[in-house]
Amino acid sequence: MKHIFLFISFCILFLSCNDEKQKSLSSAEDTSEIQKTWWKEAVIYQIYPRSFKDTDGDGVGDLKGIIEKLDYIDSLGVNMVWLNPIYSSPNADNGYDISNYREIMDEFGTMEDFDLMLSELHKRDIKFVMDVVVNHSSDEHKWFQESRKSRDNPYRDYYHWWPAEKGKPNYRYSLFDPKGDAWKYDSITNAYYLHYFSAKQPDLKWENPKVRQEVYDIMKFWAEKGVDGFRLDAFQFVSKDTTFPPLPEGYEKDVIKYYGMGPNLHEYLKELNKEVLSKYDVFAVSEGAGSSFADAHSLVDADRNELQMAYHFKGMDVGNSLDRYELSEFKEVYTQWDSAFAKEGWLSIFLANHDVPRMVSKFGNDSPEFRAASSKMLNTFILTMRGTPYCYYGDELGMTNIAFDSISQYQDIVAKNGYQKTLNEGGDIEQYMAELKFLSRDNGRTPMQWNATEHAGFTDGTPWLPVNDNYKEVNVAVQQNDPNSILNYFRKMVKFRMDNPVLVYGDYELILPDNDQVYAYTRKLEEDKMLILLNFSSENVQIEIPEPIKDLELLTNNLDQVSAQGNNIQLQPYQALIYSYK
Ligand code: TEU
Repeated sequence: MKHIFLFISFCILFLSCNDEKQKSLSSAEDTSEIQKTWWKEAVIYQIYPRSFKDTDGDGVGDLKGIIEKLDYIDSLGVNMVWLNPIYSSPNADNGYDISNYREIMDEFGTMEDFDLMLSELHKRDIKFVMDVVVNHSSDEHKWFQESRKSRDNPYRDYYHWWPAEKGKPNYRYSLFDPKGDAWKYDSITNAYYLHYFSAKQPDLKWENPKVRQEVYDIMKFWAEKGVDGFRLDAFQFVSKDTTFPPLPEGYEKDVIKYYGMGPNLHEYLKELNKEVLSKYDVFAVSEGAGSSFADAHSLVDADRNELQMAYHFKGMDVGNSLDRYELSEFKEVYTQWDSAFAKEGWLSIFLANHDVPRMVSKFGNDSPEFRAASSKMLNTFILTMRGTPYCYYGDELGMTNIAFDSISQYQDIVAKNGYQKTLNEGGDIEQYMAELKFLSRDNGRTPMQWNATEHAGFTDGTPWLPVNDNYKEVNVAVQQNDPNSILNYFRKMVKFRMDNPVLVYGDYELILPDNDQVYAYTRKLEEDKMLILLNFSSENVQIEIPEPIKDLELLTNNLDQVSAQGNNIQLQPYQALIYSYK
């Protein structure tokens, strides 16, 4: 509801539009209390390559498309790019099923395209993160093709096989299987193989040192080409108890507890660090961080010599249901994780990726009235928290969920197999469809909206996944020239973060903890102090900033006006303000 209120002061703030991007606040590590490094200071832009820009009319994005858009990416001010997998793949899971780790997927282009893309990124001082998917390969990878041929094949031990004469192995839940069964019987050798994800994604046997050596060689191959970072897919799952003991009934409700952080994980990570990471100026980020702060610390603390960064799923889990979320829960998760990593370790900050709904549909308000304000507000959050921000393509425009109605519209293996599983189990299919409509991974994978021409300028052909109907209003071309657009706000905020080390390294403190509409926090680095106020609601909210915070000076505003008197501030719906203070 809108209230009438008095504007006590008006302030329109335009941040400096200085084009010169500050790429890095520090070039080398120093040994002061907080260890400063380039990957902590980065702002990462995640691109789902299938959906970014198609140049050959096959309806699928490609590397030439990314090359064509490099100046756009550069104009965002980001200094690192992460691409979802671009290796050869039969695409059962859109590239997360790799059939050759040293080749580029045909649909995406060639190795020459890759080399050009990488050198053009580097020319622009933008670093590059490679997705590494080695918990599993594709069943079409040569290793698996060999492995399944005979029990004495040299590649047999690259995967987890269970001879059928021993009986059916103990139940293992598969996240993607239509029957939920992670063991697939293979008649060629009368044995079952393990697949935590789909049957087309057999799990690699990390317990075999040859497998690990293969992985290190692959990572070195890409490091030699000059990639700057690795995102380790589903990595917490790689180590397994290969006796496959029975697990408690219903364990699949907490799969990370039972599959994550297996017995030899740290040994493998130390080896990977020694063999690969320590030899190059690269960082590695783990997808997933176990179930506790201790697990996450054990992966990323500097003295562990394992990984540099992790992203935990707790933030992603907030709001992952039709019941949506309470701001109190959101604040609690981010505050607890921040405080647990205040002194040691480093995390990522993100509100969306290719596995979850669009940020503004999930955490903001995607109605035409509030889409812009709430997108800007959420981008402010990502860019003012401690941790390395990961910004998902299209969120700089406020792209929204596509919200399909019919199962035939979905492309994602998780949606299709989940539908089949619900039918198989006689589950509530209406409920399942309602959940998909909001939560499906396809929501976050629709083509990038470049302009108002057909298919939003993404392709001349038929896009592999339809473009969102709102592309005529939500696209780069319309936002490019509008100084108040989400896009231009995003650019200003990226620059603002890069210009202000307090937002990278400063201490975080939650204030107004009980306010259920406003998320307010401070960041402090010596004399540098900032107050961030984010109204997560569609209402005007009056707040009073507690002492000793005083002498507020407005630095940024996602709307045109501010109503404030001293420490009393009235926030408009989805308003995001940053102040300096004494
Ligand atoms: O995701 C791992 C992960 O745990 C996901 O299964 C997540 O729970 C799921 O997407 C929710 O629907 C990684 C990738 O991010 C994902 O895209 C891949 O499908 C998956 O690994 C398999 O490689």
